[in-house]
Amino acid sequence: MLSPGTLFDLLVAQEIEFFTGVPDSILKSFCAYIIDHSPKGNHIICANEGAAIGLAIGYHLATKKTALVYMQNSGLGNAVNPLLSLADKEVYAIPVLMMIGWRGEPGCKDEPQHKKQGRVMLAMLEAMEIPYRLITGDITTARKTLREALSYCREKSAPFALIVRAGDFDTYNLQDAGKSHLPLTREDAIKLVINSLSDEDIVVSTTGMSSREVFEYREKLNRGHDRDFLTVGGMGHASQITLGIAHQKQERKVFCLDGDGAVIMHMGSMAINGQQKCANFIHIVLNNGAHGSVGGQPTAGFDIDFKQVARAVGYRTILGAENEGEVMQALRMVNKSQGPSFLEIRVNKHYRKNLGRPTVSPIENKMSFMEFLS
Ligand SMILES: Cc1ncc(C[n+]2csc(CCOP(=O)(O)OP(=O)(O)O)c2C)c(N)n1
Repeated sequence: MLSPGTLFDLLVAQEIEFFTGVPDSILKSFCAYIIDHSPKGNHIICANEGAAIGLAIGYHLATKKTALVYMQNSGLGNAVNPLLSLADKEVYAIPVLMMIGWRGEPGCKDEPQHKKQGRVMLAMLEAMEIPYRLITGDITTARKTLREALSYCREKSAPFALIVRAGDFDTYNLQDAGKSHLPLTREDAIKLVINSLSDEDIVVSTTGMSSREVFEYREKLNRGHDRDFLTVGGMGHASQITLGIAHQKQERKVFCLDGDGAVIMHMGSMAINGQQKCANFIHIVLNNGAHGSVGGQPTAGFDIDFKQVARAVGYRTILGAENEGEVMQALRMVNKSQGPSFLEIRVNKHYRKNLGRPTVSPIENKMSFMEFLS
């Protein structure tokens, strides 16, 4: 196994000093190490993986140096456009060292949303003509791999991908566990929202633990899962799925249970939610200021004012809550008011270690959900 600190030192020794990306569970320890050890300004957690490629391009233009961009392989899709139409040798020829966590590696157990992406990841890189190498094992091999990767990036002035497999890194825990004064956990907030729903209300929940918590709570209530669409992949797109439903089912209330990291990932969608003036559209952001599902790395969630953004883009009802009483009151308001509605619930980062995973397949989820909608 590779120590995150050793890899970080190897990178710095080879003049990789700027880090950006979107966190991933496989890269969790490495991300935590960068957060704790890179000097201020040398590490930016980006909105999405494409944006991270953009930052790496800007960094290179300004310094002539190569940045490291880390991501889960789900994020490769977000990165494809700036990689092919900007960084590519046939366009601006920008060196970028990518580090990609390989979820869904063939032969390894993983969730349904990771299987296809895991199977086609290397073929995607090949199609994009981006060379790659697994970075594993002992420090001597890692040093050699890194040297080869960087000489490719620098000589060809082009992107190169280092692939990290599950379990490749030793554990390193984020120093600032983000203990928060906020009384509610994300799961508490989800329970309060679900308890307030009427039987006809529709839920679309975001990628990561939120959907798992929704699933488990419905299980506990013995209510079935047909009211919920779990956005297990496609991080950042839950609100547009919600809008697509809300437009067609105007007599039903449609709730999006979103995450701060997910909203920020594709924040432009908020503009469309506001513009569309769908009276039955309710956007609830469970803001824990972190990518809670993949290691708790900070987002811009607590540094920005989501409510002001919602106001500026035209949501009609805008509310915030932090404790049970406020959440209950806000939900009563939401039920009485005209949408598009926005409710930010600020929560702490705590989560249950024994949280399960959906036992219903995505196709089963889709079939029962569509039945419920009709
Ligand atoms: C495109 C893409 N990039 C990265 C991931 C990995 N990922 C899964 S959940 C998650 C964190 C989501 O953060 P947030 O929306 O704030 O919700 P929280 O986990 O904090 O509840 C990340 C980064 C992903 N699934 N898809």
